[in-house]
Amino acid sequence: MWKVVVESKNQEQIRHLVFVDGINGRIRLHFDMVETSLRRKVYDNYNNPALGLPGYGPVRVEGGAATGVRDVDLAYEYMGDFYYFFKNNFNRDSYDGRGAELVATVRYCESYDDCPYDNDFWSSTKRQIVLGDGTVTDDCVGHELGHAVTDYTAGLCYFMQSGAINESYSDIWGEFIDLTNGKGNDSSSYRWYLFEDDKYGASRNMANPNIFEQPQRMTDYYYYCGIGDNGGVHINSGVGNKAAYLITDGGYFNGYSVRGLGLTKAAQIYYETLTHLLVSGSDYLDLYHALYQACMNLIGRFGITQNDCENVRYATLATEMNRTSTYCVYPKAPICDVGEPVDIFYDDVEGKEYWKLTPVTMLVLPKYLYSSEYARSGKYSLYGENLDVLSDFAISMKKGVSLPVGSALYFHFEHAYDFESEGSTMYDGGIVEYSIDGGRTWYDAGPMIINNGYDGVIYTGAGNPLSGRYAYTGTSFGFTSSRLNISSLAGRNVKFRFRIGNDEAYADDGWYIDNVRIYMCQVKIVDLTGYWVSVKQTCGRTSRCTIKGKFVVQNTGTSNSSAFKIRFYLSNDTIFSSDDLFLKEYSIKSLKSNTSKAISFNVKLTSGLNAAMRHVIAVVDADNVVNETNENNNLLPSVPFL
Ligand SMILES: [Ca+2]
Ligand SMILES: [Ca+2]
Ligand SMILES: [Ca+2]
Ligand SMILES: [Ca+2]
Ligand SMILES: [Zn+2]
Repeated sequence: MWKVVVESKNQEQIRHLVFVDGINGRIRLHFDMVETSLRRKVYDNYNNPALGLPGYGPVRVEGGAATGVRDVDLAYEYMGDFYYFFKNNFNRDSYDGRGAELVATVRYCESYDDCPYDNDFWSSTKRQIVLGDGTVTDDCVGHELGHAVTDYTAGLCYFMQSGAINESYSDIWGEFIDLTNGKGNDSSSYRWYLFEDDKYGASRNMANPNIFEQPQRMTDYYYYCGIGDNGGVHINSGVGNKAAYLITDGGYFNGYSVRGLGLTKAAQIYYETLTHLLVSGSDYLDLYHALYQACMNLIGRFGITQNDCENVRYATLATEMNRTSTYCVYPKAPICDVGEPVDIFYDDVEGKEYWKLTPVTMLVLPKYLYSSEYARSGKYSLYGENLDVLSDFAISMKKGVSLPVGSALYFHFEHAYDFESEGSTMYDGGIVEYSIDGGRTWYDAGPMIINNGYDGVIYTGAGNPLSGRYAYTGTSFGFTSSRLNISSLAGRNVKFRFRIGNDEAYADDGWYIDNVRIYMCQVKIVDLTGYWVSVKQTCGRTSRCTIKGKFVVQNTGTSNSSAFKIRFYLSNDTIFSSDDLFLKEYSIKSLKSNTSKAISFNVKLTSGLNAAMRHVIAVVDADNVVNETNENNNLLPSVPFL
């Protein structure tokens, strides 16, 4: 008897255990080893605030009979719809991808004065959804469990733009489930409304977010800039929702005509984006790039084509995701003004190896140096806590970095800060400092900041060790980036530190820093040109003439060139003109700095044509695709043929 497991390489849902008779090859026993991991549990607090979470029950578990309590039975049913939407479309087994139990508490009340409760939420600590009386709809259950999916994938921080994208994702999953489960009111007049079946009525519209005072593009009147609602997460989600509507159904908006991809393709693109491309601190500009990239990743699968991806791009352009809101977060700092960056030091903080916490004028240190809550790359960022006690500490580079001489040098980092303030009074804050003597002496790097510098002065009346100094204060409204011109430190071994000063009480969230980079900006110097070695014509008595030539193409610059073409023409004179006769074309993939390459060619002229006294003209970089320091030495005529 042979025991064989039959699996599919690309379809996880196929996995059979087969016992084959070793003598006659007959299959004796056959088990389907894929067990559905759908496990549901519903609790019912019947509007009693004393019951807490998970509350009374479970009143219905997987496979159990209907209870007759509407909210209980709907929660059970819609959690199943959520499960199968993710299982069937993405082969995802529950929100965590590992078959987590789906738990809901219905008719929940938080307190007596807010009962019946008119809200719903996903509790990441209790790992369950919580639903108020009469709010159990398919899009709502999908929305709240969608937050769980986001928690276990991109982990989009529920704050500012990343929070708005988190909210938008929940609306997208909720409505996609609603539109495909064949339940509830799916008439076209309800398409893209959220929570239309709950007792309070619809409260969002993805096709037209303005109906519920949500923005549908970044420069919209309704775009919210403030710290309420975690930075307007339930408001600014409108931008993402509008894009999802356009990608799915298509339409004309803000100058762009989008052809809809349909729900199946759209769902795959959104899932690819969430599971592979976004991180906890991603913003709308990232979503702009990520949705297109996700689509490109999926070309050839689910029927997705390049043209679909162009339409994804139009939807994100129409909603202006590529633009910063006209106010609110500071525009990001550029990397180089001219030239290309060459890294001297780069840390995405994923290795947790280059930094340490150091006391400055006081010994109090925070507990953490890293955060996994809010990062611009991977999982981690540096985290400087805004402590609620008098303190002065820094996140410091362990080792110095030697800066070369001869190029423009920059220090660049992405950061988000939220320090205690009240109105225009800035109680706590952070500064950037540098040392050129291994960390013995530190100087404020403030004067070197050329993009997104300090934005406040620390209040002097509460004992903050940085009292009276310019610093990063208040809120940055999410991640931005800053850049310092550190060219004056060329030739030095330099260390940087992020220093935080806190007064005697109260605190906000603190300072998140990621993708710290020290680099030079180098201008690429490429100059393509060349010279002739020989040209020769041979004409037989009866046959056609043949011309031979040898040309050397050069890159006299200090940087390597990208690909370019050379074309040869036969000309009556040494001036290249449009009536010159095309002879031959050569492609060069790359020409390294200060190198050359010889090209020999051989062309048989048409009958009766003779090249005597004429010239061959070489046209280097014929399509002008290489930026050169000298564009005027690319037309090179040969000596005349004899
Ligand atoms: Ca709906
Ligand atoms: Ca990182
Ligand atoms: Ca050129
Ligand atoms: Ca040139
Ligand atoms: Zn939500």
